[in-house]
Parts: sequence; C-alpha cells; structure tokens
Amino acid sequence: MVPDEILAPLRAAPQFIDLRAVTVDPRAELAEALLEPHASIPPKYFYDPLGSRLFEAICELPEYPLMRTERAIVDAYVHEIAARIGPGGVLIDLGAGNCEKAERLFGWLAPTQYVAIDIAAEFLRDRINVLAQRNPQHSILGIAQDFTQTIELPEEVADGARVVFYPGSSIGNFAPDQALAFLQRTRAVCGDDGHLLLGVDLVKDKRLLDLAYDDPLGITAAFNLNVLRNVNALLGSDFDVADWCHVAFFNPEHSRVEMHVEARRDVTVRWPGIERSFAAGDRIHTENSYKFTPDGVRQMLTRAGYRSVQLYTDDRCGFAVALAAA
Ligand code: AVJ
Repeated sequence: MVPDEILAPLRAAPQFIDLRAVTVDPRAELAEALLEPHASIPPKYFYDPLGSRLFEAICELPEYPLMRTERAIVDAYVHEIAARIGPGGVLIDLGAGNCEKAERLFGWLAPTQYVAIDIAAEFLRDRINVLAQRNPQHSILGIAQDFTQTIELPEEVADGARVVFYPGSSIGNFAPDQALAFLQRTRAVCGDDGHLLLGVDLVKDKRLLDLAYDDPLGITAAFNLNVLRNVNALLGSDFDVADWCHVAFFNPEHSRVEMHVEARRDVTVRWPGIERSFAAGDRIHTENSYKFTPDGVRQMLTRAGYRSVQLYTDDRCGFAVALAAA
C-alpha cells in the first residue's frame, strides 16, 4: 500500500503540454527581426527563466504599480465580475506567468478547469506544479505556447463556457491593428457563451510612465538587457550585454512606452552564417507597451466582436479591467 502522503501530490500533478514547436520558429523570427533596417526583438523573448523572475521583481517596484492596481481593481469588483461570468467555466489564462492573478479568482469563479498558457515553458511548469499542490481539488493544465499569432487549444482543454483571462496589460505589446486581430481570436475562443477579462494600462503623465520603465534600481534595465542573453541562447548569436544600454521612454505621439537596447560602441553581432553591424548609438527596439483610454478599450472590444463591455478602474484611472461578454 502506498501511503496517502505520497499519493496525494501525485494525484495533484498537473498536465503539461509543450506546443512551442507548432507555432513559430524562434530562430527564423529573431534573425528576420534583427536584419530589418530598424532592428527589433519581439518582447515575448524577455521571458526566459531569469527574465520571468526579473519581471516579477519589476512588479514589486514602487515605480511600477500596474499589477498592484490591477489586483486592487479585481479585488474590489470580483463579486460583480463573478456574478456576471457565472460559476463553472474553463479559465484560460494567456501569459499566465506565475499564475498568481488567476489563482485569486479560483474561489470566485470555481472553474472546472484552469488552463495556463505561457511561452516561458520551464517557469510555467514550475509554477503550475506548486499551484497544483496548493489547489489539489482543481484540474490544472499547463500549455507552453507562443499564442501571439495563433491560439491553439489542444483536446485536453475541457468543454464548457470559456473565460479568457488576459491580465497585466500585455495587450499593450501589440500594435493597434495586431491587438484588434488578437482580440478577435480571443473572441473566437470564447464561443458564444464565454467572457474575456482583460487588464489594460491607461495613459497617464509622461513622467510617471518614464519612471515605470526606467526605474532607479535598474531592474527594468536588467530585464531589457537580459533579452540579449536569451537571443544568444535561441539564435546562437554572440551579443555581449556590456556593449548595450537600456533606453525607455513614453512616446506620446503613439501613446506607447518604447524600450530599446542601444549600442554603447560600434559592434558586430554574429550568428551561424550571418552577421550584423551596429554603430554606437544604434538601437534595437525590444518592446512597445501601448497605453489606452477607457473609450479606446471599449471601442477595441466592440470592434473585436464583443458585446456588453464593463470597465472597472481605480480612483486615479491608472488602470482598467474590462469584462467583455462574447
Ligand atoms: C508584461 C508586457 C505588461 O509592458 O508593462 C514591464 C512588460 N516591460 N516593464 C509592460 C514590462 C517593462 C509589461 N507587460
């Protein structure tokens, strides 16, 4: 007889599926973006295991209140949100990260299954194992996937009304037309009885936004520069982090924060078969983080095919949580 102390955690072991290979080939995508006249690196490549931890550290910074504000809004309205959604759906968390935001909803939404999707495979696997230990009564499925271009739901995802959860204003990483196309895909995932719960950061004073992405401790700088280490690992390139510095600022014309890495000196970066030279001062664009207005959010969701949009904000209108019914 196997004692229950040994069996219980095994029963709680969550399912984990790695679908990274089905979507995009990181090497081809990175090589192409780096060879453009205006070189860039898609922001999803921030999230190697260290990058995922640095992002958690960013969320602790006083200058970066997004996650705390979002949590406060959800806490304040969770009763109403849960009543509108109704219990017993399948909770699909896009960019689940450490899964903490979704876990806070478990008691309220009583999901029949929790599906955590993230590109950060190792990090997600670790976090859902811990999550399953803490929530042995929940059915948990982890999926490692780059969901930015297509959202593939394997047959292991349960039937039932879907609640798509896309918190943290990650929607801001998409250019406006891409954001709309992405929301249309979430709308398709919702079927006709589902909901989308979306977090969006709102436009605010430029000084606040500049500081939120260029904090004096340098955590965001480390997060940004770490992308070069991940690119080296994925592409086989030879970026030297010491050759680059962090640049981040709010661009009011496009209503977005931009992050770049800037060459400190002339550098040539090589990877199998190819090289690219950068002059001192040249930049590689690593992230856009669009900031929204409440009306802009409503419009975008309506255009994506959602009906009845509820917007919840904090008293300073710094952040909004939108609940949209399919
Ligand atoms: C996780 C994409 C929402 O854009 O604010 C934090 C990432 N970049 N600091 C954001 C990020 C720099 C973050 N998102």
